[in-house]
Amino acid sequence: MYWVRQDAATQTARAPGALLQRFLDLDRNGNGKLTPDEFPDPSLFKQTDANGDGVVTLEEARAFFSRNGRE
Ligand SMILES: [Ca+2]
Repeated sequence: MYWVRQDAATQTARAPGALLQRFLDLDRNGNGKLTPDEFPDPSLFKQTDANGDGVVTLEEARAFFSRNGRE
C-alpha cells in the first residue's frame, strides 16, 4: 500500500523535523505555543515549561527533548 513506503522516509526524517511535527500536532489552535490542555501529560508539561510561564514554546520543547536524549 501507499503508506507502507512512507515508513522508511519517516524514519530517516526523525530529526529535526520530527520534533517540529510533533509540536505542531500538539498545538491544536496553531498559536505556536503549547498550553496544558494541549499537552498529553500534565506532569510532563511542568518539566517542559522551563521558565514556568504556563506555555511551552518550541524552544522549550526542543530543550526538553535534547535534555532527555531524544528528538
Ligand atoms: Ca514557557
